[in-house]
Amino acid sequence: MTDAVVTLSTLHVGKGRNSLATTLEQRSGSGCTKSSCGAAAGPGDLPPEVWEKIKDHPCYSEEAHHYFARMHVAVAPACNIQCNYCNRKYDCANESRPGVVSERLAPEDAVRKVLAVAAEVPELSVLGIAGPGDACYDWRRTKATFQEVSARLPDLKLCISTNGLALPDHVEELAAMNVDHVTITINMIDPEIGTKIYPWIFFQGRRHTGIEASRILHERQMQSLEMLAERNILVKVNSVLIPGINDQHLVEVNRAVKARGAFLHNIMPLISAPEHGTVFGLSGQRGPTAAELEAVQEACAGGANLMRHCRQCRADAIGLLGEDRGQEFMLDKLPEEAAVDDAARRRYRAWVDAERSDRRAAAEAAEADMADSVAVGAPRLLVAVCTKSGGRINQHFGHAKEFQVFEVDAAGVRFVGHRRADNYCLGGYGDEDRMAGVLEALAGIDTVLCAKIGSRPRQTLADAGIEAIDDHAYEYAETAVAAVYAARFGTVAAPALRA
Ligand code: CLF
Ligand code: SF4
Repeated sequence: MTDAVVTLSTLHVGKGRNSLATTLEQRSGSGCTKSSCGAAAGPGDLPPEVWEKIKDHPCYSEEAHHYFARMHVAVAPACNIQCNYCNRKYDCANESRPGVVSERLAPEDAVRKVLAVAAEVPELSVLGIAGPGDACYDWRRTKATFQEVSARLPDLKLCISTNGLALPDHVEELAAMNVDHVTITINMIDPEIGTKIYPWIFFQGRRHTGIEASRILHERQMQSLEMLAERNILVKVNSVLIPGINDQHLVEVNRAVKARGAFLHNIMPLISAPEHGTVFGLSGQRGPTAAELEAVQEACAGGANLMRHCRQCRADAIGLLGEDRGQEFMLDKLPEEAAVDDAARRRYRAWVDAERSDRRAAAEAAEADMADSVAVGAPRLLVAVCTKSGGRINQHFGHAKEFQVFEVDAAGVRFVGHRRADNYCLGGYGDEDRMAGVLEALAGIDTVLCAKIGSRPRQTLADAGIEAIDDHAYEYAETAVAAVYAARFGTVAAPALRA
């Protein structure tokens, strides 16, 4: 189940190797970590120049998402294609949650908003443009926003998400603006399959339909990937998993994008409902179940590295992944000119550096102890963790709106994803209807780790075969998972785990 982190061929460009691939080849002895998500657990897993690009990016590094925030500004509403899962009244469903309308901004308002957020949120490390519309088609507005923001806040990383059709025309400018992270949504490499997803595209001054539209889109997406990889710009590929249309096919997509240098592949479930007013929503096309999504991810093992911590954000989302502080920063609440405290931003990053080292050391020690005490062949456990931030067990069970899920066996601890549910506790009392939803979300989970849990929900979980443990409150998640596993399956006492 563990994905390789970045393998040599991950960055092997179709028509030859770029310098990054060469660097990786020279480091062929570099080991992969057990992290299965977001590429690389630490600086030892990647060339330093790649680690430098991803270490503060919450989407490209699973570890970074515990510490760093992103914000999106919806500045580019025009789009040059039609996806059957999209309704233009809402955000771009290629990256964002469908059925949601974001605050659309002029570039100058977007800059004002970014400064206001940076003044209040020291965790902010990335500015993304992710619809509604296409960031490369509505290029003038995207470029104006990025140029002004990078002049005012040079420590902020710039990130875009695009369908890729207009992308080859802007790769040079993206490189010149130091945009290191580009997401392309690629749902197919077979234009026949594309005809079921894209009714039309607008390209070189006219509308194209049918297989011709999908063929052009496919060729432009592959060209984009190769151009970006040649310039060492990290590419994440998003694919929307549409059961019955591209579910089996996404394994081929995974292999094809890996061969062209994609850094990460994010397979997202189609979210489809009649009220969204999309072609798929109205025709009854369903999204995948959690098990179907996991099965496709499993089938992609050994290919491009998978992202598993995506939260399908709003196109105006602000905050850590999984939280959205957008309402605090609506345009009408913002000052004309916010003063950003650069020293506070630097202090926060220094704290994160120290915290990360501490966390890694604790996880390594716990795993070493586990390896000493647990027999090979001990069964696999799935453990759900309640965490607010920092990768620590620091949330009460009743407050959890999502659970981070870890898989653990004798080979180690691996993050495998998250599961959402409505929080059980509503201001002092538990809601049994919500508990039913929580149990559904926890299907297949053996153990829940939380900062605190009441006797009643603990018993309900026990009745469902799930053990709730609050003895590891405020510990790092991986450390606690390893300790729980060793306590259950260890044959030899492990001193550090007992301490
Ligand atoms: Fe935004 Fe996307 Fe950049 Fe991240 S989101 S433009 S890469 S900064 Fe991240 Fe949100 Fe998933 Fe996107 S969790 S929807 S992958
Ligand atoms: Fe909608 Fe985005 Fe597709 Fe354009 S690229 S049609 S905005 S989902």
